[in-house]
Amino acid sequence: MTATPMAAAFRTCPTTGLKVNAQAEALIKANAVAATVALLIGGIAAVLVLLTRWQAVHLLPAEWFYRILTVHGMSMLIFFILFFEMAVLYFASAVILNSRVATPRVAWTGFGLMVLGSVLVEWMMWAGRADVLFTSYVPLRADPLYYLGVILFAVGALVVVGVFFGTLVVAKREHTYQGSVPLVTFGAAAAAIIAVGTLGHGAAIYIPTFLWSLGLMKVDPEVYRMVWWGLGHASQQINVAAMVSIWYLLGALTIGSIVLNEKVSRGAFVLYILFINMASAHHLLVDPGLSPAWKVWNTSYFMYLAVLASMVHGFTVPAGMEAGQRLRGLTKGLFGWLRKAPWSDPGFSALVFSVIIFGFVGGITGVTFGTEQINIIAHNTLRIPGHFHATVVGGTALAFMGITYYVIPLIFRKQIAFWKLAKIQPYLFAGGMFVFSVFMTFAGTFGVPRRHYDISFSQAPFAVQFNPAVELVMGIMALGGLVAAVGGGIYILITVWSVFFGRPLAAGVTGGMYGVPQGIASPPKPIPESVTEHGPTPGTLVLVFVFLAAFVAYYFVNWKLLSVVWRVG
Ligand code: HEM
Ligand SMILES: [Cu+2]
Repeated sequence: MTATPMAAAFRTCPTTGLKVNAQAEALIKANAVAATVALLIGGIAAVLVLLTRWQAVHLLPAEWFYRILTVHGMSMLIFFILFFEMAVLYFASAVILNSRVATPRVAWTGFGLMVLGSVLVEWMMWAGRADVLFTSYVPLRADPLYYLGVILFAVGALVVVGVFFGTLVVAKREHTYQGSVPLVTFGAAAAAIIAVGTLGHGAAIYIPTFLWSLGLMKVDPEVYRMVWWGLGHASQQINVAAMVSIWYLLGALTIGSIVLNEKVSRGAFVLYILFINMASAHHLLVDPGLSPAWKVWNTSYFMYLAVLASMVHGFTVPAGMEAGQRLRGLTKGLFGWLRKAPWSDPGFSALVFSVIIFGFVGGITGVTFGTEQINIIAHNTLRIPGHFHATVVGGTALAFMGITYYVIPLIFRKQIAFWKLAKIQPYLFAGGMFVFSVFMTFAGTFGVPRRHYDISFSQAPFAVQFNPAVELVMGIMALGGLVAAVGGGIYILITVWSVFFGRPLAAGVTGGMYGVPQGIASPPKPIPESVTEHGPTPGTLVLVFVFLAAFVAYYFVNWKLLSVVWRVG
């Protein structure tokens, strides 16, 4: 008997009916495990940094504060997020399209490069040879091996993106799916296209900086900032595109939400691809070397086209959920569809909180701070990390957590361990992160700087007095952060335990299973074929107006605050 080579081996998923390729499955597992390790390291660093910023505890000495802050930024935003996204790419190509992986050996090489690069970077950071923070602004200098590690990691990621496109081609040629690719795959493809441009910027900045660290060339700090943010900002749009794809996927898996209009949703993904790079300029708004006209064009007119895309998804995702629920008979009142939703399914609660925190906290603050004039009162204050913890943690990381509750049974074929804890995990993480990001932003509004070891300025030759409210505000921020950290810790415990020690799922058994989300145990009822139209979505419309009102209010308050700082006449 000859064994089927792994590359050609498939199993049929008893829940979804998809043909799952063995290599795709193994690659998803490896990337998911690497992501979880990075999350653990980044999470420990988060608590240490948090307990230092909380002046009442002020845990770490100065040197270790900046070291651990570097570890936190890199482990979370680069390693955790990107390893997870590589898993998403394999899922959205090979698994969803029933295909094999284009070139498994190349795919593993990419994974190997990413692991090698991240180990090198972690080593340099912990050894104190790269205290340069996440942005590594020149002329801060790290050990050349640090930059080399980043480059290896990025090359590995680029290889995986190449394998993703290759797999799309293979799937098309081998006719493994019918019609056009599903929206989730389309969104992942948008993320992958943005990734190519982003990683190009990465090469354009990290290779010269590597050479600079060896003393072989000069790098201008302003040029560094400009090119680096072509990487730093655009990579956030990879995260957003991946997150939005997961929103659509989770909506469909948990409650059978529908796509209201394929063209509109796909068009919004295309807007991301076209306009996101210009938005990088919002990181340079206080830089003296660039003209106001350049800043206003890039951060206003062009950035808003990418923002428009997020607003489109912010409407179509909940509206698709509402329409799907209404078609299944949940038509009572404005919000009956939402009240009767499976709130104890962690995939569902994570989805809803991710949409809310990303939109209401991350989106509104982001557009406001990205305004040329207002930026001057937000720049380098705690408002900035307040904003991006809402987008990339409350939004993206939470969505990733939500989809994990489906990946564990569907890909790893295990029950979810500590199921009762799993049900409340998104509540803890989202609740904590909401409080943390809102109060962090609030502290920044009082002028508290970001990336600052000691805001009491104890040995400084000058005295700085913050509003006495700051102490309380940062105390609440710290409590929120700790609750989120507990939620994150529970997530790690659940995933590691389920994957390595969890009970295997009995093949083919559905209905009333314990330890799997409701979307798998009792999947949403299919909509009868005879139904081709959906009704209006009034509940979502109300939510949209609440959102717009909050947006207008926050924007207005910030112009008001600016006018107080900067009196005219
Ligand atoms: C419980 C979860 C988390 C907590 C409590 C937390 C807390 C913090 C704190 C206190 C800071 C320092 C802010 C400053 O002093 O300027 C920070 C910075 C940062 N965090 Fe988090 N964080 C968490 C999760 C995450 C995640 C999941 C990501 C990314 C996916 C992330 C990305 C970042 C980045 C990029 C920075 C900026 C680093 C820098 O300024 O160089 N955080 N975080
Ligand atoms: Cu940005």
